[in-house]
Amino acid sequence: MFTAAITGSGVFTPETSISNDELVAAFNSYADTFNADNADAISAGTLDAKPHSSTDFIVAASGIERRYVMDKSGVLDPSKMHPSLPERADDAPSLMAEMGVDACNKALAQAGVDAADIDAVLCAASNHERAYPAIAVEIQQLLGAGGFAFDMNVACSSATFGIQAATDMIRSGSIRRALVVNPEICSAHLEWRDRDCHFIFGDVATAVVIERAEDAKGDHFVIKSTRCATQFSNNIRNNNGFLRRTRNGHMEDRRDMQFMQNGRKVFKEVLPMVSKHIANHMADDGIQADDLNRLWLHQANKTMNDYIGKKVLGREPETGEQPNILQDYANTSSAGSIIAFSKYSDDLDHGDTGVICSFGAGYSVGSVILERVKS
Ligand code: CO8
Repeated sequence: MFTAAITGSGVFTPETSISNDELVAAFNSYADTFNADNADAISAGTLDAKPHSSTDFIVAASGIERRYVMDKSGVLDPSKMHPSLPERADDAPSLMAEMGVDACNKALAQAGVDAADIDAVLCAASNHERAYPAIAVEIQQLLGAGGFAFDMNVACSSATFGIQAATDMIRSGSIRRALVVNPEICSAHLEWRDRDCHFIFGDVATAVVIERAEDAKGDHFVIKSTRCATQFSNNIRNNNGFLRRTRNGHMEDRRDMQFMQNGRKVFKEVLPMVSKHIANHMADDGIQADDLNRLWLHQANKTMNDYIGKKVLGREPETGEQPNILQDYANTSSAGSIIAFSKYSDDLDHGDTGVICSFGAGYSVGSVILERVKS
């Protein structure tokens, strides 16, 4: 058995971001037009008027202040309300691959590893832009990586489940080094015309290099253990798939072809599941709350993270102990906890302990216990 370690991480951040005020202005303009266009049906009581969204609600309910997106103009155009991401020719790099390669190159540079020395690329994301060939194989080729590659999807827990898969391969000796990459184009799966969720998601890509600890060239994080759990729920669902058909030739006629959730139920059901999952994982590894120096949580909702942090630590987390990035990135599905890890881990001292934890659709929960090693 070999010991696995995260030796590098990288984040690709899109160039453009949308503030809550910009988003709400676009939504309200769309709602006003909708209500004017349907004034007769609304006054006859056969159609509900669309109420305005509000920045205050968004910040209070979620903690989100802005989000990065791959295309801002389409999302903010009240006559479109979706990103304009033109389809690319088959011989051009796909958008997910392009974003993923940027994050991978940053992670490889931090690890001091050549792409050619990578044995496996796992593209772990909540949506893949095509059925096949796997985005991971395209990323492998664009990077010049060796070995094999495959795609996997466990929604918001894709990254941690991918880390567990790669870690197990490294431990057993079947591979020496892996890249786990998470390109998340959430903006293309979000119904920007739905007031209940139009503020939730953003775009990003993250990557980590995982290799044998003995091969690490600098400071790194030893992976002490990983744990994954799932429990079926329809409370977060997207029905888009190859057996589905558009109605009347218009995809937009089917609300279920985009992200849907019962947010309140998710909130209530996932919180105890996650708190218990982390507590059990730590207890089985002999880690007390006092031993924990950092919690890098899934980035969906600030209140949710505050609650989990308090449950796990048995007290209010101190500033920096449980860093949130959702105020700037919104929910970036599987990438959220990895952004937090990548941006808020350098300051940890030799021997410090941290937990990455993701949770979301499935339901799914994944936790990774790390120990800082400084050379
Ligand atoms: N502006 C103003 N008012 C609003 C708005 C708005 N934008 N939206 C809703 N309201 C109103 C509602 O109509 C409601 O009014 P009333 O009380 O009169 O009915 C009131 O505000 C309260 O609404 P909610 O009950 O919906 O509000 P909550 O306080 O529950 O907050 C949240 C909503 C923020 C969604 C919250 O429930 C939450 O964060 N839940 C957890 C969500 C979560 O963690 N989800 C994980 C999903 S991510 C995942 O698994 C990955 C999936 C793959 C990603 C795909 C990419 C797209």
